[in-house]
Amino acid sequence: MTIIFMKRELLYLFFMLAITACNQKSDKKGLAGATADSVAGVDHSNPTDSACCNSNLPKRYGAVTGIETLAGTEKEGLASHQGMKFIPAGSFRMGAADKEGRRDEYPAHDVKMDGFWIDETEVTNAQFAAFVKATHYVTQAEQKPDWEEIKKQLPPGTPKPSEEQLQPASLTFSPPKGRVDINDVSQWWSWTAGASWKHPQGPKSNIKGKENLPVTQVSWIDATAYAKWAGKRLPTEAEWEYAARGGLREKKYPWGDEDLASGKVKANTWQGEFPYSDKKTDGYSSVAPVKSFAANGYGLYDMAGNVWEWTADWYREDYYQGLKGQTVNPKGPKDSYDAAEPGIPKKVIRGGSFMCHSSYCKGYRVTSKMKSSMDTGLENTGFRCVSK
Ligand SMILES: [Ca+2]
Repeated sequence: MTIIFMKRELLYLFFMLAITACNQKSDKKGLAGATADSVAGVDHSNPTDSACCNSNLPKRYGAVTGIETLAGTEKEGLASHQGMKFIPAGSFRMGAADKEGRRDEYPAHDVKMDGFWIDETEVTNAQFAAFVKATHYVTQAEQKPDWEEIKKQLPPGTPKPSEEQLQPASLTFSPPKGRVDINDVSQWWSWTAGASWKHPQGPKSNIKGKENLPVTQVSWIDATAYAKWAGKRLPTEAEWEYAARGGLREKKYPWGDEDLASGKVKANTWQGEFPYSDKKTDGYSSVAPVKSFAANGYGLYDMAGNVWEWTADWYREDYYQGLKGQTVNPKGPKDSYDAAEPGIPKKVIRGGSFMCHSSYCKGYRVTSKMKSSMDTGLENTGFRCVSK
């Protein structure tokens, strides 16, 4: 891999790493190759579901430093159940019952669950601020990247970037002005110095007056640290899907089978043409306050759209295919494997975000999943917790 340093806003080394896999898929063009000429022939009449939020979200750099501090310290069960709903024990068919899913959603299979409590909303900025105030926790995006860890994932001899380039940063969404190659996520994701949960769109943004919005720009490691502090934990993928279904069986969405665009507005997603024209007919062009849309049958909000939500489970595309008979309280595969980036362990995220569009990705389908490295924070990703 050739490291190319580009100055497109503050698009630095890590973002180049993040988009490598995508570019390998799309004829090995680097960012420099994504010129106007190269995208002029894009056929938008046949978009793929890999285009926006399903298969090629950018990532930080996949290093897992800091995770050791989370081991053996879970204090689950000490949580307040305020703001949570109890999901009764039962069984359900996990995975896609229709033909709209991707390979990792099949086969649908029987799962038996114990009861558990789950946050009725995504964790908000106010809640995360209380955690930071109490613990002085510093999120991944606020930390100076550790070159010693990064270089382990690069070819030997890769030169060290300048100190200027090794600054705290995170991935922000920057809508392009017009149509772009939808297989090139660098067209709308930027590695932005100073972006963090307190500055989700970059250093000039802030969360004042947005206390009731879901926290974003938090990594899996950050989310797990919050959960531990709250006496909770991240949901397993099975818990998340069981809760998201709201008691309905084999339906496409948390509200049933009615198409997203029909009837009442149901979730915060993307209307118009992704990624440059959001008509925001749902009322929001970015993250929406929690409880802006109707709850599902279990009283849970935003189980579709708004922000992707971290789960506890590792990602493997073939996980469901290896299951035999009914599983009980499954905790996902023992390890992670993403064929697009085999060397990067990834966790499952669920629910879709404000960037999901019916023509492209349908991440808000109740069985749809994405994956991301544990150190990645994104402007469209947050989490909620569960407890006993
Ligand atoms: Ca929206």
